[in-house]
Amino acid sequence: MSGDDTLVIALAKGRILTESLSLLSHAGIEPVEYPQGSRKLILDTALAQVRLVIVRAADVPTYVEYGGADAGVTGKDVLLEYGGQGLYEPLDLGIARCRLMVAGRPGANVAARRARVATKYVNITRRYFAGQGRQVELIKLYGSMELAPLVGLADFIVDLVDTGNTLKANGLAPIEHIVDVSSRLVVNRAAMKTKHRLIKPFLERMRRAVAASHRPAAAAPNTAR
Ligand code: PRT
Ligand code: MG
Repeated sequence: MSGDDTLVIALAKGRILTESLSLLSHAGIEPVEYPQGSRKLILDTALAQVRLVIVRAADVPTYVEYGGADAGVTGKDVLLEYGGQGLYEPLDLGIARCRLMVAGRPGANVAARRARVATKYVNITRRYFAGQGRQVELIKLYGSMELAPLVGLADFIVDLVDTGNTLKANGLAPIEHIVDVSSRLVVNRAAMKTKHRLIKPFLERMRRAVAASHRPAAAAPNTAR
C-alpha cells in the first residue's frame, strides 16, 4: 500500500496510542480523523503523503519489517520479544515507561529449583535465565500473568511493572529487574534508503518533538495586568 511517495506509520492501539498521537502531533502529523472515535484501520493525515495504520502492539514490528508500514511505534518489550534484524530503532520516544521484571510471592527464591515461569515474553525470559545459567520451565500466557502464581500454575511470572500496584493487589512482589522499557520509533531498513527523502525530515521532527516533551513546560503567560 505504500508507494514511494507515501509514508505509512504503524501505531500500536491500546495504552500507548494517545501518547504516540500526541508526539506525532508535535511533529506536525495530525490524523484527519481520530482512531479513538473511529473503526477505520487506515487514517489519513493532514499531510497528503503520510498515513497511519492502527494495529496490535505486538504486530507493529511485523508490519514494519515486511514493509506493510515504513515506520512504527511500539514498546521496547515488544521489540525485544520479536527479535529479528529487519528494523532500525533510531529513537527512544520516552513514553509508556515501565520495567520488565521477574515477580512472585514475597521472598520466593527463583534459584531454589527448576522454577516454572509464566509469561507472554517467552523469548526474553528464555534468554534472561539462560544468560545466567539458570534452568526454568516456561509457560506461555497471553495475559493476566499475575494470576498464575496464585493458582499454582507457576512459581514466578515475567511481566511489566509500572507502579507495582497490580502485583501488590495480587499479593506478589517484584524480585528481579530484567530491562527498562519505553516506546520506540522503528523504521523499515529498505525504506530508510528508498524513502530517505520522506523519512529523514520525519525523524528530525520526531526527535525535536521528543526533546520538547522532556523540557519543563513553559511558564504560563502572565495575564494579570
Ligand atoms: O492488551 P492487548 O493484548 O491488546 O495488547 P498489549 O498488551 O500488547 O497492548 P497494551 O495496549 O496493553 O500496551 C502494552 C504496551 O504498553 C506494552 O507493550 C508496554 O510497552 C507499554 N506499557 C507500559 C505497559 C505498562 N506500562 C504496564 N504497566 N503495558 C502493560 N502494563 C501492565 C502490566 O502488564 C501489568 O498488568 O500494567 C500492569 C502493571 O501496572 P502497575 O502500574 O500496576 O505496576
Ligand atoms: Mg495489555
